[in-house]
Amino acid sequence: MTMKTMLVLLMCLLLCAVHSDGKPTEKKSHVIHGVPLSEREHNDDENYDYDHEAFLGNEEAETFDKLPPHESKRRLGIILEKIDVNSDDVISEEELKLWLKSNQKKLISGKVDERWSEFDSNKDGLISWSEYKKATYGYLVSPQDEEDHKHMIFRDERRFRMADRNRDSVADKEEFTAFLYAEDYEHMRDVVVQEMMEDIDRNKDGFIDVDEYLGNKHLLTNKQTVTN
Ligand SMILES: [Ca+2]
Ligand SMILES: [Ca+2]
Ligand SMILES: [Ca+2]
Ligand SMILES: [Ca+2]
Repeated sequence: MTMKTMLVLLMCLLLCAVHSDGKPTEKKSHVIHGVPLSEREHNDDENYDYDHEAFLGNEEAETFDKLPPHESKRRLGIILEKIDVNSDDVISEEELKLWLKSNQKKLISGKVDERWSEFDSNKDGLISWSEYKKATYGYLVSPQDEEDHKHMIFRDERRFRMADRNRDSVADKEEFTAFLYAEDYEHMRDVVVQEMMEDIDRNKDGFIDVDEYLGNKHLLTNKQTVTN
C-alpha cells in the first residue's frame, strides 16, 4: 500500500468520525453553525478534495495539487511526522483530531481576517456593537424593516455581549471569533443552546416535542467541527 493510499484511508476513517452531514446553515441568525473543515464539496465518490483540504489546510492543499508525485510524497512524510506528536510512528485518532482541529482553527482565523474590515469601520482594530450592527443591518431603512428584524438584532446583540468577555463593549479578534463561531467556544454554549431552543420550539411552550425535533433535526446535527 502506498503512502498516499494509506493517507486517503486514514483521512476517510477519521473524517467520518469527526464530521456529519453538511446541510445548509439555518438563516435565522448570524451565528455560524458547524465549521466546515474545508470549503470544497465533500463527495468522496467524485474526488478527495474536501479531505485533502481538511487534512492539509486550504493553502497547503493548493500547493500539493501542483506538486509532482515524488515531491508531494516527500512533503506528506514531513506532515505525518508533525502529526505523530509522540513519534511512535503510529498516528492515533487523538493525534489526527488535534491536527484537524488546528487546521480548522487556521481556516476560521483566515475567515475572520477576511471579514474584519467589513465591520471595523473606524479601523481601531476592534469591533463595537454599533459597527457590527451598522454593517449588518444598515440596509434596514424603514421602521417596519427594523421591526421585522428586531428579534434577530436582539439575538445578535445578546450573543455579542456574551462574546465580549472583558465587558469593554468592543470585540477583539478572539471575542469576535467567539461571536461568529459561537459553537466552538465553551463560554458561548448557553447562548447557542438558547438560540437553538428559540428556533426549534415553534409553539413557544418551553419544550421540544417530536414534531419540532424532526422538523429541525438538521439544526441539532449540523456539526462539522472536530469535537473531543
Ligand atoms: Ca503517534
Ligand atoms: Ca472599530
Ligand atoms: Ca471586549
Ligand atoms: Ca414546543
